[in-house]
Amino acid sequence: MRDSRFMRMLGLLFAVVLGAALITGCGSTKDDSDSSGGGGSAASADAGKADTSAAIKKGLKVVVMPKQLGNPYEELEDKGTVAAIEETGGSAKIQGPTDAGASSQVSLLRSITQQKPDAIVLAANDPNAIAPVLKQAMQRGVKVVTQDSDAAKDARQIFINQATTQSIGVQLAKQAKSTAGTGEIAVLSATANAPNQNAWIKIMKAELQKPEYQGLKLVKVAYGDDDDQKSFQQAQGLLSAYPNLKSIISPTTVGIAAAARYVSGSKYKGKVAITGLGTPNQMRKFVKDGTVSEFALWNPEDVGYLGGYAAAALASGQISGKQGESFKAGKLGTKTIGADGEIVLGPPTTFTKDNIDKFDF
Ligand code: RAM
Repeated sequence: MRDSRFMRMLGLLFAVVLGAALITGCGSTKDDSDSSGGGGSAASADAGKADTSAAIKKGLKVVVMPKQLGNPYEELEDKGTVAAIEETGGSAKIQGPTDAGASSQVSLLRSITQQKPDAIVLAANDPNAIAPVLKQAMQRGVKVVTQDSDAAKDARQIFINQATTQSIGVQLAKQAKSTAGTGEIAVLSATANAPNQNAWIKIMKAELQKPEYQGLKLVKVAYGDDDDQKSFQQAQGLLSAYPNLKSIISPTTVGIAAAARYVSGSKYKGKVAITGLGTPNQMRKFVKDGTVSEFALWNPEDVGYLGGYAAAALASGQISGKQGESFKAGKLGTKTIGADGEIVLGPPTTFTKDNIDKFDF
C-alpha cells in the first residue's frame, strides 16, 4: 500500500519534471541557449554547420597572441581585437612571446589550448611550427583566427589579411623603383620564417623580373628579427657591405624604423633611401627630417578589430570559415569570407610628408 502510493508520487514527480523540462526547452530563445555556456557538446555536434542568423554569444573568452610583445604594430592590432571582443560582450586576454622566433609561440599555445578558450586570435611567427598545436586546439572546439601573418591553411579557420599579399608585394617593388630608380637595393626583413614578410618578398622578387624594373638589382635580403637593435645593426651592416646601395626596402614596422634611425644619424642621410611598411607615428620624424620620402601601411587596429569579430562569429556558430559566408564586423560592416578562409581588409595607404600628419597610429 505504502509502496504503491510512493510509486504514484514518484510517477507524478517524474511527469512534473518532464513537463517543466519540455516547457523550458520550447520556451527558450536562441539567446538563452547560446549563452548557457553548457551548450558545448551541442555546439561541437553542430561543428561545421553555420547559422548566419545565430546571435553572437555573450561572455566569449578569447586569447589574443601577437608575434611578440612590445612591437608597437602588434600592440595596435591587438588593441583592435580586444575592442571587438569587448564590444560583443566577451573578454580578451593578450598573451605572447617576447621574441618573434619560429617556435616562440608553441609552448604558450599548448598551455592556452589546455584552458580551452572559445577562440584564439594570433599573428603567426612560422606557418608550420604552430600548426600541430593549433590543430589540436581546433579539435577541442577552440576556434582559430590568424591575422597579419598566417599559419598553415588547415591549422586555422580564418585568416585576416591586411591587404592582398599580391598588392603588398607589388607595392614594395614600386617603392624600390620610386626611391632608387635603378641600381642596387636591399631588403631588411623581419625573421627568416615570418609568413607575411616571406610571402610579400616572394611577390616583390617576381615583380622585379618584369621589364619595367630593369636596372634594379636586389643584392641582399637581411633579417633583423623584428628586434629594434638587431634591425639597426643589420641596416648598418648592409650599408657598409654594399656601398652602392640606393635604397633599403623594409617590409616590417620594426625594421623600417630602425633603418631610418640609423640612416638619419649617418653619412648616408640623403643618399640612401629607406622605404617599406611603417606606422606613421614611428616614421613621422624621419619623414620630416628628409630620411624617408614614402612608406606604406594599413590600419593595424582595423586588422585586429576584424579578427576579433571573425573569432566571435566563429565561436557563436554564425560562420564556420567557408568561402562565401558573411558576418557583421561592427563598425567595419558586413564581411564575406573569400577563398582559403581569407578575409582581406583593404588596400594600404602610402604616407608622404604631404599626408602623414593626418594619421595618428
Ligand atoms: C611588423 C610585423 C608585422 C607586419 C608589420 C608590417 O610589425 O612583422 O607582422 O605586418 O611589421
